[in-house]
Amino acid sequence: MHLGRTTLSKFLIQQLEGIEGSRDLGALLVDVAAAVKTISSMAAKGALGGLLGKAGTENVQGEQQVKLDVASNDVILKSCDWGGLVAGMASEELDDPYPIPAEYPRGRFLLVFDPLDGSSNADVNVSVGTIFSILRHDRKEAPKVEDFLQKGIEQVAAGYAIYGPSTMLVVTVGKGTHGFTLDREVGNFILTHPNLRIPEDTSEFAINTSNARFWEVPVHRYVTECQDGKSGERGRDFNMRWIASMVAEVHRILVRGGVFMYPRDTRDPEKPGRLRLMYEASPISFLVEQAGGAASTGRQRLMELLPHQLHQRVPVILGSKNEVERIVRYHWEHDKGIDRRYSSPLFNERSLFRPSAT
Ligand code: AFP
Repeated sequence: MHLGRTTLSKFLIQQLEGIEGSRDLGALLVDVAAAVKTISSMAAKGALGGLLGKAGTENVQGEQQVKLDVASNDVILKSCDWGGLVAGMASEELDDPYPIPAEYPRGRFLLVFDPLDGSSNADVNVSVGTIFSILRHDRKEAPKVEDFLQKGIEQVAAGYAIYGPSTMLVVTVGKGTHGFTLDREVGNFILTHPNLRIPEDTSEFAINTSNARFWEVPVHRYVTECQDGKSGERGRDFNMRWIASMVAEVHRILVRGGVFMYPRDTRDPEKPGRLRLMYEASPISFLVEQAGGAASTGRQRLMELLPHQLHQRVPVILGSKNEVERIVRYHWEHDKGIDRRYSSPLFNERSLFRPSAT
């Protein structure tokens, strides 16, 4: 691969050789990349583009949509619905799957996406992203919701775009995880980060510590050990990051290692986590595993979870393999009741330490 010269299209032709349906899969990835270029251009306009601020609507998650959420969603639908490559699409911003308009042919893939990840960052000029997952649909009939509910291991491709100082597209078709940088002058995605590999060890963790009172004991145990640094169990200091955009956290982890946690919390049993399985956790897990990392709920490999509904939320712990395995071990020890030191009244489910009696 010639760094700085290989375009996304040329790379896909080489990568997809021998993969069933590769011509259409490659064409679909190029359509997604075209949508990403448009979203990049909209995001880069900032306040000049008239797309900042709230849209005045809510999505199925009951979350306030920002204008860029809605605009990005429309861009992806319109870029991918006409080409006869997809049988249907599903989005964080749509309650139900998007049916392909009758005037267009249906294809053999399902496209599932979060059009704008980290939306709350858009108004404050901090990185946002797009996450997508591609599944197969081998039946002629239009897909039903059930057809989307496939395990992460069924994905044929996945990727994200990060709209940061540069716009990058990071993709996998099951042959490693590769990063492309948008050359705005020419409008090409150029291969700049082939074969991204996540270091197996790290001293950097990402978690929203304002939720600490809702964490389970194993997460408290892990974060406390990181905070104790050199003088504690781990014998070394750790660093913390939190950008409130999963794409930005994951990109940092793919480039220099780290662990990202949005764990199950005890706030709402109906919501075992914040992140959505189909269009956040599954595609990101595919990219992370292809880069030598690990991705777990804390108790199960995320790629093996069978979704039971389109917008299902899951706990997410992913990144440097050895750290994820440590956190999973802490969950196992807790569930077996053998982490006594941490299951004392001091470490209860609601807070790290009981407030003092006085
Ligand atoms: P949105 O895509 O709805 O903005 O949510 C982003 C996100 O799902 C994920 O990208 C971040 O890691 C996480 O939410 C941030 O959540 P907090 O705002 O609770 O920190």
